[in-house]
Amino acid sequence: MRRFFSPAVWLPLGAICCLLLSQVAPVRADEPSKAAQPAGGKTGLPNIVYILCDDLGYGDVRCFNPQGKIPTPAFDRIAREGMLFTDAHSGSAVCTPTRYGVITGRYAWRSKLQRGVLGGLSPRLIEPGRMTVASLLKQHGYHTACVGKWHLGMDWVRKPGKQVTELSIEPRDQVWNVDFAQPIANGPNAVGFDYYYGISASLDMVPYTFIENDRVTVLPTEDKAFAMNGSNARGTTRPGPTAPGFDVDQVLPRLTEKAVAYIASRAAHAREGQPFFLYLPLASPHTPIAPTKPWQGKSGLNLYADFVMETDWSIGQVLEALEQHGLAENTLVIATSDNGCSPQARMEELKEKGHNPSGIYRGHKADIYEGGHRVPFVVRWPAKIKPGQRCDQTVCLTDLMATAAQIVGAELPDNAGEDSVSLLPALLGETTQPLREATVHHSVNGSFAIRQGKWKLAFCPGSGGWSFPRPGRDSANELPALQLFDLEADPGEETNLYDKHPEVVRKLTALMEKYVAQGRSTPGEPQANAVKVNFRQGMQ
Ligand SMILES: [Ca+2]
Repeated sequence: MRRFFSPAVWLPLGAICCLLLSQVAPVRADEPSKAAQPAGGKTGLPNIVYILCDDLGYGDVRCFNPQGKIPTPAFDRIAREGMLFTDAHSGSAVCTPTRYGVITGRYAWRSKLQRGVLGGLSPRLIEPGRMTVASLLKQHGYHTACVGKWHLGMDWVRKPGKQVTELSIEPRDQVWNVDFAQPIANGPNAVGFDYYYGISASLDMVPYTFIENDRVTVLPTEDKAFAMNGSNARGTTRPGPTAPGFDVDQVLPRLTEKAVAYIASRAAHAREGQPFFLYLPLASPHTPIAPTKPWQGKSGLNLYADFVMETDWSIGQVLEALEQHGLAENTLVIATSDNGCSPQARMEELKEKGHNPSGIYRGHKADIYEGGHRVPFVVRWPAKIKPGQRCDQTVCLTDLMATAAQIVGAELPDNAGEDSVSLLPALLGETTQPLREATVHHSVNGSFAIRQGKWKLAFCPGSGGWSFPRPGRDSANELPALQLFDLEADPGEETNLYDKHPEVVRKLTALMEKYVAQGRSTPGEPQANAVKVNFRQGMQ
């Protein structure tokens, strides 16, 4: 099997250095590739643009919810010109763990993070030496960039004797514990990205400043907070370090501008044969819900819906830039969301106006129910994917790693992409067989579910998140500790069948046990999880 090593491992091994260097050399123009025939640049390898919206619901996107009331022309265009996946899932129902899975191809519950999310000052979560989609593509000659919300931790220099919490959002008394003038170590540049521009974490977390590579662009010297949803009366973001002049409604336009500029700067190289990978995790329509002036009121629904429209506009700008530079044909574009819609969108208000951000699904962001993690997912690659297709396969956002590996013709080593399955056969219309054996879901409080075919078994009595019945509240502990749903007959997850199909419960529980014990859910050598994983913890 073809293997890759981090520099930390192979540098001391001088004797086999030459062999290994041959593994990390860029793909040559004449090197055959498993999947991609020349269609654009000299290598034939496609550019890859991965757009990850933040808290955008399945039902917020018109091509996924024809009853939806928010126009999303860019999403709809990608679906029309490519493929729409009806059954795609984020690896988690919240931000950080989903991002970990996108970048590493491994479920985040195998990492140290067992529940919740990181803060803006948290240290790096991705383990040193672990292969990422960016480092893999870089090894195959790609130029790589991350523009947007990182939220996977980076190592800020702490002031002497000061601490920041590692695996949760920093409390108010820690927000000035960092020396913002010092370079940041182990951010996106340390895990394979040649270029990074963006914000550290969610836009309602400190620090409120842009970061370029390993430095803040403007020192956050002020102490501020921003309105969460149009006015301070509806709450504010976490107060803390803010760059003079920074405002939250600038972030989406700025990220859009940087993404478009990056595409422009790489266009000639891409046409000459060096493809690029642009990972574009937008910070919207997550709180603070802050559309710019021209977008306010556009939807006729509420401010969140306006923000969804502006987010979709941003995607449209990226599509336009690809077209303008003659790159659209051989660029694989994926647009999706990191979890379901948040109640911060004022979902009841939207429902009264006929718009359900979760579509027909139960719950929302943070939940083990479908509303937590079933996400819009559209893919366009004109050189390879026929237009106007729909795929009903269950897929996961962890699948980018194996998909990218197959595109460049690489075989993943055993210690990478442990939960990643290539979507390429489905994209190319070469299979209708299930790609994934099963898919694991994870909620904000660390509850698990496993999905295979029409069956979904949740190892918790309630939502595992923020909708009814909430863990430890709403009499959830009086409910059965397991929930089994038949998503074909009951997509709204209304009828718990756990006592009607004990054989299904047994089979899915055994599969879950195997996935935990083996440290992977794909074929390969067993791997270790970072900590002991208890998939039944939500049942207690
Ligand atoms: Ca999110």
